[in-house]
Amino acid sequence: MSVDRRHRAMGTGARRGRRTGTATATRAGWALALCVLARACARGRAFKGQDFKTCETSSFCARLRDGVARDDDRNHVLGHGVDVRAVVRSKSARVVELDVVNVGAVGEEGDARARVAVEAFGSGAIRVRVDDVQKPRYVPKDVLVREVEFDVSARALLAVTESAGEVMIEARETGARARVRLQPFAVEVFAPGSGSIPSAVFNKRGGFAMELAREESGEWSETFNGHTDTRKGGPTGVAFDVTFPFASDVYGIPERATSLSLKSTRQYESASKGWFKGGGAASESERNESTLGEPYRMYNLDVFEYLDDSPFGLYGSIPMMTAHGISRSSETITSGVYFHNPSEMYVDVNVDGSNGVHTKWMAESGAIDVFILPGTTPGKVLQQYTALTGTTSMPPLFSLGYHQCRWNYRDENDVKEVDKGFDEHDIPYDVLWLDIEHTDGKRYMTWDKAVFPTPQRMIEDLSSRGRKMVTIVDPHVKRDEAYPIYKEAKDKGFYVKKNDGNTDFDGWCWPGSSSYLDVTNPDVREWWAGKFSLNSYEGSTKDLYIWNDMNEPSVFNGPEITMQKDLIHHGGVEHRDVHNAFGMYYHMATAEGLKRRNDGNRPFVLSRAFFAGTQRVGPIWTGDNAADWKHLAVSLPMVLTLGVSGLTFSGADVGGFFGNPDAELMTRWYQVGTYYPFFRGHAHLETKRREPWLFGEENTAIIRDAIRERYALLPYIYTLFEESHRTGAPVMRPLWYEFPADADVLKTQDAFMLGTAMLIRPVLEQGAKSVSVYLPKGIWYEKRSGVRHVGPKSFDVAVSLSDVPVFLRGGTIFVRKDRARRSTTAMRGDPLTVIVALDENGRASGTYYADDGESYEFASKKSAFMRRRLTFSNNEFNVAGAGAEDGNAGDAKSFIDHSLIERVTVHGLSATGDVATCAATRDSFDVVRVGAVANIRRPNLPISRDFTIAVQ
Ligand code: NBV
Repeated sequence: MSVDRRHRAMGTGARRGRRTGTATATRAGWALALCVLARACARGRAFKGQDFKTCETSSFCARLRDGVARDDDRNHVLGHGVDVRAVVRSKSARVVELDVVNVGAVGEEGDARARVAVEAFGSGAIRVRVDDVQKPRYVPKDVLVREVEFDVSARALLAVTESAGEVMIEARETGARARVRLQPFAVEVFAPGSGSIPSAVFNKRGGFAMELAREESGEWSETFNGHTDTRKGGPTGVAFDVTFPFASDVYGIPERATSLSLKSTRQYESASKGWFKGGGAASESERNESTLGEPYRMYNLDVFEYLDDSPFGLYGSIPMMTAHGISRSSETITSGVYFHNPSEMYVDVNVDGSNGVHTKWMAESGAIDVFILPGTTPGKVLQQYTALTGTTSMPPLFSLGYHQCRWNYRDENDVKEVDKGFDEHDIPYDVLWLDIEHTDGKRYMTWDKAVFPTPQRMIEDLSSRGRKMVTIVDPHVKRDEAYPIYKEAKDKGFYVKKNDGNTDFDGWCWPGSSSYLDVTNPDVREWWAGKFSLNSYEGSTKDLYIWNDMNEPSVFNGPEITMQKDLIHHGGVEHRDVHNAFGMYYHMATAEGLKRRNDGNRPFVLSRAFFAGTQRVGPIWTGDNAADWKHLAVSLPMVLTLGVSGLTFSGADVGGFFGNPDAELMTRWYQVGTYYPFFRGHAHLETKRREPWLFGEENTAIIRDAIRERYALLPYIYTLFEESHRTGAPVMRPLWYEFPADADVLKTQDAFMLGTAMLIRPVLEQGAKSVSVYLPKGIWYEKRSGVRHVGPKSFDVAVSLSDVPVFLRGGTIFVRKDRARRSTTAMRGDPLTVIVALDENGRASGTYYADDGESYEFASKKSAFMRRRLTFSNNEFNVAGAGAEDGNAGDAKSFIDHSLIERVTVHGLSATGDVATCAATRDSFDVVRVGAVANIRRPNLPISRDFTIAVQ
């Protein structure tokens, strides 16, 4: 890992520290910095694979991936090359329990065994839990939603029938079924109403393995790059396989910079190798020959200068995968799996032709706690997954605007100038961000008073123009007795401990020697949340929001730039057991702090690390990308993958973090950023300034248009976020999500859908004069010209620098706000434009959702939000809704959006008249045609009102 840039930046901070007299590096600290710097300089700048483990150098992965357990391990290892059989222990209306033992073991006490529990959930998910009987494994808390974690009634009632060799379980509410085969042990999961082929099979290929607790002590330590992990508990690896018999493609398991449809990591292996033992009749030619070799890794790491196409795991992990296929009879089947375990893990993928897709999951520790999501549509899989881990929380409306960030805006004057620059160039934005240099020697929640002497005034100044500020707060706490946060947490014993369980862990990060809050402890999270109160965080206001960086956690002098796995957390839990959830706990505590500070209103906290469930907490971004075209292109599969993994609120640094984008790349990146759910420009400390107006007049105008387009789309984007909050559906969607039956889109990653209504095919190549577009079945309209297309269809579209090919999908309606304003606040109450794209029958429908954009009232009061149904048929446009389920109901209406509809733009209208009338008001309006597009001008009726407008 090259840390040269980091340490140069550290130098900057320390220099400033000396100037202000606040930062004093310890001698040991400087020695370490110099030695890391020397290492880095010797190796140059780039991704440094040798700093990170591979499956081969992670002993658990090397053992579990291929190996067959040694004979003398048989008393401690279940499966792992040997078939396991299950024995039913008990059956109840909520759970079926079984024991698993190795085939050949007599099944007596003393034989290696594990306990299995099979349960079903109201959403349709089937859970298979396998735990060590002698020493129950760590299962993370607060990751699953509370009902799933604690409430027995969240489990579906089961009908259980046992016959020779199997137990059939049916969830009464959902009809989802699981067949537990006893020998060899396997679980087949069937979607409700599906036939005899399961959606997914657990342990079809005999990949099951569980390394059980040992009584005798042993020498288990393992060393990597000079770091020794004591591994006192001995090997505790777990593995299993899941086959998706129908699937041709699998998606998910972020985060990595790679293709949307995951490539095979391995070829089919023979039984002798032990992987996916037995089974599989595909001919050689059906097998996917191109494999990556290395399994996909999930281990949250700070990966410096990550590559643009690599299976290597980055800052966050979501062990959730979706499988999709189209059967011979053109039926589509989507199913999924979520492995509820935050320890380091690897996943092998084998795309095996007509046998479906086989996957093998290998984790270093924890239980096998697997939720199989039988689907059968992409939307249902996400519904089932988010019923377990939560849906996207409603973001504050301002956070969907444009964010301007840089490492670093230097001082208060710089902030003022940048803010002014947006107004001078008529570019809207909502939030200005400050990176680590704004602090007093990287003591978070303090200010470098030499450059930010009046932070409160500075934030209030932004607020006066409806804008907000974000400051960075990282999880490393400077070990400085004079820093109250450090001292207080130390006195309370709130830090992560060394492997002796007593001494505070001391790791190296931006401030030098640092301690790390043990955020796995709810008391620590509670205390940390309190630190965001206005009294505590000096210079803050209610318009100051937070950015959590480095929360993988990043530890410069740790193994793989993170914490030692044998450090000790709350309850004596080893870091290895919780690693991938650590960042989320920190994010949670911060978000809770902001929510409290703002009287229960919606928080906004950006995080770099994430885990399953982060969608409930706040957005993430894809970390330190680079200013090159490949990073622009890979940002699409990255963000799309996050979306189908339940975490839709994400985006990549616009412009690329490292390096200097030229004007063309910068412009193209803004055109893509328009559609990222989270839209922020950001840049490394050593890059040239790149505020949107610094790329020449022509490019400034195009960038302005791209950002304005984002603001115009906000009513639609907000409506999509609310849908995501209710159902789990992503805002930005892969084409296969919307067109699951179209075999031609299963791997598409250069085009995507915004909701159901818009297909965007951005320009991702330097100097492009045209792009190739594929439109799935249906009617489409080119946004730019209104030209109608009938899909399926492939063609080239000519593009100039100002063009982004966007197509409106026939059959859909959405709402825009087309007045150019300076921020989201300034758009409140602005008139609306309704965009109607008619299908082949002249019909279309859509939704408009609005609420106050900041509180949670919508969740408890039907009068606090408004959902309107917009339809078009028989040349009539209708606005309705307002039933109880559509909000805006009840006597005391706490929220009504009276915005006027100032235009209805209709694509594909068959009526030819130039007048439209509203029977209710007896008004008539001009219908003006621009080419093929008809505009009903100035109906000026409020969207809150039910009405119909007929075109003559
Ligand atoms: O805080 C400095 C940067 C930040 O700008 C970036 O966005 C983060 O991903 N941070 C990483 C630390 C150092 C990066 C080399």
